[in-house]
Amino acid sequence: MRSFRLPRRRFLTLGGASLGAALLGGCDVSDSPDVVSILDSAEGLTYRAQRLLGGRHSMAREFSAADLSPVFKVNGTHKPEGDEYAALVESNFVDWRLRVDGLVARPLDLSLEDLRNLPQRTQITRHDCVEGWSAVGKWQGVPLSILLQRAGLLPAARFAVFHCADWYEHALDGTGQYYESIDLIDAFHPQTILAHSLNDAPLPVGHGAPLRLRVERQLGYKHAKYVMRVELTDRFDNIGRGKGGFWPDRGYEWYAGI
Ligand SMILES: Nc1nc2c(c(=O)[nH]1)N[C@H]1C(S)=C(S)[C@@H](COP(=O)(O)O)O[C@H]1N2
Ligand SMILES: [Mo]
Repeated sequence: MRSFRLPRRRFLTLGGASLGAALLGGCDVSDSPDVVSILDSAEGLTYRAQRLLGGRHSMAREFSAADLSPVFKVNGTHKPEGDEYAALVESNFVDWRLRVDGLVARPLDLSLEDLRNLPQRTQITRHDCVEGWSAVGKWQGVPLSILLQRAGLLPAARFAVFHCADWYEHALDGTGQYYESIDLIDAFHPQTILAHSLNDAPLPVGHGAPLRLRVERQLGYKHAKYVMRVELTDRFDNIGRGKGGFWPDRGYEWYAGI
């Protein structure tokens, strides 16, 4: 299994932008001047040192075309409600823009074409849903690391939050909007991509058109579909019900490692 693990001691002193730059460059990070601990979080430490230093940096298994599932189940939202999303589908997403903002130096506003013109990654991986089904699909998209590098993380950034176009009506407290969040370790993982294609075709509506997250070391519900905005933050207790994601807000683990 391939790995991009960093030496233990260096890793503990890394954080924020320096972590990203280091992983991207694959370079020696020991002289990084920008030292922000990612371990001194007030937030419970579900990803405490053990996990950080363990398998979080290894690659998820990749498969071959022969392994592709004949049918890839659509789960959760099949199509976001509302006129706004309907209009986007109608115009084939030409007016859709992905916003990357929050704790970044240069907010981005990217069309689907912009995203297709950036460096791409293709991966055949297995999606595992907590409900007990799996499917192998071929995903193509832009590594999240590329977008974060272009936007330039501010040192305070600790999480990437994915805001989605769909919401669940029955959440009467107004927290029904789907969202998810990951830390910067997963954000800069080489297999973390914002995918616009599934099995060599544009992402179908059911699977999250025009753009969905693939975060291959975690369970299905982390893979936000219908991503409209990526917000860099230092906290998520002020979003939704405060647990970092639609399903985490409803009792599932925030860190859903597999
Ligand atoms: N925006 C959004 N993203 C979502 C969901 C959802 O309902 N809305 N469901 C999640 C769950 S539980 C799973 S298993 C996968 C399903 O992805 P698929 O429909 O492409 O199989 O999307 C995840 N991402
Ligand atoms: Mo799921």
